[in-house]
Amino acid sequence: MKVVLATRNQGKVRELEAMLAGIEGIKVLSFQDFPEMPDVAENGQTFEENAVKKAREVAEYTNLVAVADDSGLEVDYLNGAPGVYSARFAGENKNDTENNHKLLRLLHGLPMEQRKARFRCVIAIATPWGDIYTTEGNCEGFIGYEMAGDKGFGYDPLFYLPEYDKTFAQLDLEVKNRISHRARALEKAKSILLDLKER
Ligand code: ITT
Repeated sequence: MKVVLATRNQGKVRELEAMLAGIEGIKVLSFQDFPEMPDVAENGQTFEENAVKKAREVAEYTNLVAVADDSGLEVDYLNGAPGVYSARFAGENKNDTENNHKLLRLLHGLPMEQRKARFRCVIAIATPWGDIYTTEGNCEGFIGYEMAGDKGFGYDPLFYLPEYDKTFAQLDLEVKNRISHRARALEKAKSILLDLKER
């Protein structure tokens, strides 16, 4: 069964491909295999709404099972922001570094106990015949005082895990892919894909 990843974020593609590698009978394709694919407008109020929209539109366009990931960072002190706006926190066309700097500015001077945050990920699987499934995964941590590490993407240099004394950007991808919000959501999504493969 061919499965297409409905994301333009290369960081997500790298992680999802690594986590789906080696599943017998599942071949993973990405947007690179469909250069003409139109962009999906993300205007939902929740991760779930956005993930479902991306998966649906890509399944319709490709006529394949599509796997979409909508994810983001929720910071308690900011009442859950940036949330669904994580990718464009510092504004449209701003990059990951600018998003991280904005977050550091907003939390400036706060002690660690007020820097609690979590990554959330909703995976949506859409079939060309119109079925839709969603799974969810979270990962709890803290926003560090400065950026550290050069692995990963997005807010990884600021996402600090006390149990490792490292940020996500300092952990090997193999470790992040065992414990992350995305890993947890995808673990549940895998069994749905295995079921679909048998149909
Ligand atoms: P697609 O919609 O094409 O998948 P996107 O980057 O726009 O790409 P989202 O709307 O889901 O995707 O935004 C997710 C943002 O949340 C992402 O750009 C990062 O800034 C952040 N994010 C999500 N997962 C992350 C992770 O594992 N590590 C670091 N940052 C992450």
